[in-house]
Amino acid sequence: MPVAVAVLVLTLLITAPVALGAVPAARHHRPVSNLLIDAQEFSLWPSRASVPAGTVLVELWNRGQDMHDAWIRRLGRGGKMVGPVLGRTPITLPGHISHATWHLRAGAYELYCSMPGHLALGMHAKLRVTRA
Ligand SMILES: [Cu+2]
Repeated sequence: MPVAVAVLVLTLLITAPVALGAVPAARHHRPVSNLLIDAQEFSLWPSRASVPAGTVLVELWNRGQDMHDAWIRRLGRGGKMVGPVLGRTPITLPGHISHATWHLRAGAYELYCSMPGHLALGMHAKLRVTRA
């Protein structure tokens, strides 16, 4: 019996620091999420309606025949875009995928294509960023 207790204590001593260290480290990591945006004439379809606040790795897949991009701005109380552009992808040629890294805080956002006339033709979508 004393041997079993000794083994148990030894096991706890060996594993406890690792277990204790893992939890705070995980808490300090800001979430990184992926967002695929499907673009074509004339719509933008994000792969998810919401992402956690933090870093968002964006892929814009242009499945259309025109050039497209994706910009993002906050939505104000009236449902209109307010403030500066907080993220953008490069202008993307038909059939290509472009990448961008955005850093977003919690709130309501609108994604849209900045090519002339495309927003009015329907290339926009809402994105909610939740508290991490
Ligand atoms: Cu467009």
